[in-house]
Amino acid sequence: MLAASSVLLAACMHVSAPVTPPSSPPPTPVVASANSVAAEPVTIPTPTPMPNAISFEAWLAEFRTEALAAGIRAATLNAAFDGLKPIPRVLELDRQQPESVLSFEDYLARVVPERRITMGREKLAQHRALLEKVSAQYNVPARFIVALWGIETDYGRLGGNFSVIAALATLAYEGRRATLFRTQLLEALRILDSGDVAPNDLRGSWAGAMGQTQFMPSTFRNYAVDFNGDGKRDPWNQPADVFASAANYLSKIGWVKGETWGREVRVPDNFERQWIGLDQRKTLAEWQALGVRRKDGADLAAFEMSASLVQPSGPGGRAFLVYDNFRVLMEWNRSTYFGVAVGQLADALADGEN
Ligand SMILES: [Ca+2]
Repeated sequence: MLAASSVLLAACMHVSAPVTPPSSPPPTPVVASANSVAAEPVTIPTPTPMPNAISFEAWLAEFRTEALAAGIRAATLNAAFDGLKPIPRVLELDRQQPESVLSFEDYLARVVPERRITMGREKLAQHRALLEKVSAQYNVPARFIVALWGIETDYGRLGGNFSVIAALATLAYEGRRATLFRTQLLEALRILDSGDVAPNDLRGSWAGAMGQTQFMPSTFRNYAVDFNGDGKRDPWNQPADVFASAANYLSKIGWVKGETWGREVRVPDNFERQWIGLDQRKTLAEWQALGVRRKDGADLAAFEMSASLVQPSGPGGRAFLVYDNFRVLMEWNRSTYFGVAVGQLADALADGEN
């Protein structure tokens, strides 16, 4: 989802990390949800919206020609564009300036509240058989699938109810990132062309992130899966498709079987800043030699594993040693806040079972 990083905006949509997903639009000063369009926790000047010089109808006619040339069936376009109008609320959300940016601790408190942990354990138990099947096929632990599901849409509750075609057309017509949304609109039309879903059921966030996994249309096209075998990829309604689509996405972008995301650690006083950041990779033994310890003070494991040290709140804040799977989570949504939140929720869900 494309979301807004402002507390305000976040409050109306589901709260997500200040991030930018791969499949999605570039960073904007907004908190989006995973794999949606989001932004880093910094304020970036918002480009002034460029009012489109032509009417929406004229723009749509032009776009229709392009879509036809790109191979979308005329019948699909007729159905998708029937009665199509821009959505003023979508533009409002797109143009909203963030009033404040969440701190890491505020973000964590908002995204991984106790209630979400409790509910995640219930969901894990409720869908255990299915999650184990999906987990075995894609080599991604169930607790990470459930954590992403919980953070993206509060376990399916907040998938968004905007018409994806209308929202994307609005943003492609006159949004701040028209080119990006034009591409996503074409991808959304290809999804309709594939017959997975009817135009009226293609629902999502104001920025076009869809279903319980909040995939942007391009992510859906590349990674959504029909796991229950009914012939439709349906991450809006079918838990099998929701879980398998998330797991397939993680797997395809490099999830390492048998490894976790990372762990919270302590660093010595006066720890050198040059070691902090995802561009610094060292083995656990090297981190141990630099004085890094587990949160409880114990030695790091003696694995030959490569890790980086991140401090989402900046130097002096909480520190996390993160592994390759953390980078995979950041492919989903380009934010260290998001990656740590998913890891923390997944760990809480493991509750001793790992
Ligand atoms: Ca299905």
